Amino acid sequence: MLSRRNFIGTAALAGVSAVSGRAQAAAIPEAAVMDKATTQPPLAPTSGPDYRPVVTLNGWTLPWRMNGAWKEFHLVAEPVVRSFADGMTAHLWGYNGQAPGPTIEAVEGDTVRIFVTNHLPEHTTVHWHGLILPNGMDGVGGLTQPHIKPGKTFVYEFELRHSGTFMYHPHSDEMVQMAMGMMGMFVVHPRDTTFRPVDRDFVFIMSSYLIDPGSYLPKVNEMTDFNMWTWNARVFPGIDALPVRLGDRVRVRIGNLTMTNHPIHLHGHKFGVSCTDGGWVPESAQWPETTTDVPVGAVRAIDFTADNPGDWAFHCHKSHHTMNAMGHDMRNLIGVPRKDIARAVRRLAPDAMVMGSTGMAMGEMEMPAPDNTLPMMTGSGPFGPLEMGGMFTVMKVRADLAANDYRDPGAYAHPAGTVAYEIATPPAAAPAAPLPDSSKGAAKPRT
Ligand SMILES: [Cu+2]
Repeated sequence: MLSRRNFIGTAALAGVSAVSGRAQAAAIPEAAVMDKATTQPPLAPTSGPDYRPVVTLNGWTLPWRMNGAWKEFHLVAEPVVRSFADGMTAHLWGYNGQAPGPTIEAVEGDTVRIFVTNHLPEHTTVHWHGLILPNGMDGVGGLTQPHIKPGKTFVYEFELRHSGTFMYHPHSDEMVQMAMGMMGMFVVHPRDTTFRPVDRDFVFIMSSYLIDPGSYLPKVNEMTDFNMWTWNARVFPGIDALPVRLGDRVRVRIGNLTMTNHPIHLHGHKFGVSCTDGGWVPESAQWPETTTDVPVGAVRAIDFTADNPGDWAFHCHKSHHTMNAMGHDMRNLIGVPRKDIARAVRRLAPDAMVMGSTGMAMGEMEMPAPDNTLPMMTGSGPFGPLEMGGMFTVMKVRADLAANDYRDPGAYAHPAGTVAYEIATPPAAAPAAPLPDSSKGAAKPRT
């Protein structure tokens, strides 16, 4: 049995060790591979201390094996094909068959040994974001270890000193490798199972891509103007719902490795931020919120009681982040007489369709698009089109869900008399917008 003192001593001396291809290589655990982009069932602990496993939204947890006192994992960095939603796949780099990589899950006090095999065409490393570990295990290529060359396997060994929610990603050609999708979440459960237990514990990581319609590869040097804002490399309507039982204590852990902040908003409930990548937030320091901003390179976990049944929108509050592939160079044509502009456009492009003079809602109609992209505004619900995309899904709070049942319960059946309704009014003409360049264009009183 390895004592903590011995462990830290060995780790400090050895740093990161390359597998030599002889005795050690034979001991590398099999690398599990995932071929689906749907939410996989939680992976319950089979040994060691008990905990409630997390559910990775449109993802999975990496299986491990015990080897003496070590919990052993095997990550394989490799090119992958990831489905963003039906109708669009992206050629990314990730781990074990998917991007993002699988969630790594363990318990405070565990000693973990993580094998990292590089099947990319260039070198890589893995940095364990937020974990407090010996410097030589921190995964910063060139600074704390040599880069892992293509075809090589490195081993990271450290003790999980603190529970919480962390991330992993390369610290090696970082701009390219993160823009290609290389990242994952690392959840460390408290050893004390009475510490802030929850009934449902979800986790996902946010990433963004610029993939031109009809193409498959992200433009890795883009800094601001992304067109795919994803949760676990999925966009609405490809993001699974979060089914929750009425009365459950719920936690959602959210990591952000995009290039901007995301104000994440939950309808119908209030929550507190219980955890960041720096650890647990004391209850005395939490305040009620319905939106929490998740900064770049950070984690926020929200805890709340699901006490309000229904289908509750759960989304980033930047409205451009709940859109799919959109052009940003469109003019605002609201109020411009449609006939005039249609005539002008038709002279230049006979097949073009003029849109936007009354807003951009298109109802059931969607624009034809090239192969391998997704409509800007899409999805439908029981009352019609949702006109959403990107970082949007639904938290489904139901009284009749069983514990540990994560199947989508379908649309909410609203009790009679609880849905907003139309009343009969005298017909009114559509409002005419003033034309800024017309002397007689001042708004007239409505008749
Ligand atoms: Cu956002």
